[in-house]
This record gives sequence, structure tokens and C-alpha cells, in this order.
Amino acid sequence: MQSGIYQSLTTRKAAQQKSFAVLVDPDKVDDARMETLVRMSADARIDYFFVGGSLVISDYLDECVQFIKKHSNIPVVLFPGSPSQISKYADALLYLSLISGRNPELLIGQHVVSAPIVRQSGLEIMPTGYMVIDGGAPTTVSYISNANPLPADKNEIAMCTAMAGEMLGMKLIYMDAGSGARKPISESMIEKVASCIQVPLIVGGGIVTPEKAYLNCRAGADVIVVGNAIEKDPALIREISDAVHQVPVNI
Ligand code: 1GP
Repeated sequence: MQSGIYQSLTTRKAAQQKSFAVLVDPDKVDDARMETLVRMSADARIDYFFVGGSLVISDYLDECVQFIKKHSNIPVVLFPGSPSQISKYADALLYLSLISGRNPELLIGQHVVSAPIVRQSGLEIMPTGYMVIDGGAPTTVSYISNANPLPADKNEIAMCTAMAGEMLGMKLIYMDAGSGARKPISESMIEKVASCIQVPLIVGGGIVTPEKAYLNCRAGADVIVVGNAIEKDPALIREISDAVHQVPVNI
């Protein structure tokens, strides 16, 4: 694995610095919206842009990534819903394996088919154990993945899944309640998972307040991802960024 984004994630984790990633769904933006989003994100000193969605219907992905690169220094990490969502203009790729599900296509099948394209992209590849947690109602990701989400109250299953993912070599664990989830992941589940892994822990899905972002970080999340809430109220970018960056270091 090349150094770069992953190095920055592990360095920040070692220093107990929490990170904030704004999720951009290329289907939901245009140049005008991107202009506002990138400007507000740079002002709020966010740490990463994640770009992707469970469905990407438009062909705005390359343009969207190029727009961010042209107008900011914020690293762009692809968060692909399918192997077609690859842009060589990004900095890195979350190479997701859906370890909470039992759908072989999303564990390894699609990876096999797309391996040459992924390698040729030249992107920094970050193997990521992706865990979809029940967010109270079906989300696009739970439907598209054709796999049961992990029950929201089964902290032990989440812990064992993350441990197994790490031992299989995953460099990141991403716990996701799904975009627009009714219920975000509980702090008790985040705490349980964080306590049993060494690799950085990304948490997203249904986070709509700075308070919840803060509490998730206190529970052990290293990176907070927010998409939906920001689409509705871009002022949240600053509020959530401040909350995440104010989490005190434990001595
Ligand atoms: C979804 O984790 C992301 O995959 C972010 O979710 O859009 O609900 O913030 P939201």
C-alpha cells in the first residue's frame, strides 16, 4: 500500500485527532452546489471528502472529483457503491468488502471482476471492512446489498465482525447505518467495536447533529461521515467540523 491518505488516517488516530469527512453523492450535486460545498468545507477545515453513493445514475463522478481537486486541497476518497464508480482523479479508494453481510458478490465477487481496472486506476487502495448496521428502516445500501444489516442492538456481533475483518487484513473498518438512516449507530456499539480493533474506525449514516458526531468520537470513532444532513443544511458543515475537532485527547 502506498503512503498518503492511509498514512494520514493512522497518524491522526495515533494522535487521537478525530476527522470529519463530508460525503458527496455525485447524483445530488451540480457545479453550483459543488461551489458552495467546497468553499464551506474548506472554510470549516474538514479533513476529507468522500465521494460516492449506492447508486450513481449521472455521469458526474469525474467532474465532481476534478471540481474538488481544482478548488481545494482537501483529499478526495472514493466511497464506491459499485466497481463502476472509480475516478482516477481521486486520491484514494475505500476498497469495500461487505463483511456484515453474506452476499459473496460484495465480499469478493465484484472485486475479482474489477481488479484490473482498480489496479490500473493508480489510486491508493485502502482495504475496508464495511459493516452495515440496521438503521431502523431499509436504506438504499441495505436494499442494494441484498444482505441483512447487522442488528442495531447486537454489539457483540459487531465486535466479532470487526475483529475478524481486522485479522483478515482490513486496514479500516467502516460502520454505516446507511444514508439517511432513521437511527444512527449507538455509541455503545461504537465503543465496543473501537475497543477491540487497532485500525481506524469510520462511522456514518443518519448523523444529523454536531452533538451526535461528538459523542460518536468520544465513543471511539476516528472518522465521522455526514452526507444527507449537509445536503439539507450546509451550515452543519462548520458545526460538525468544530464538534469533531473539539474532542479532547485522553491522557
Ligand atoms: C452513508 O455513511 C454515509 O453511507 C453517510 O450517511 O447520508 O445519512 O449522513 P448520511
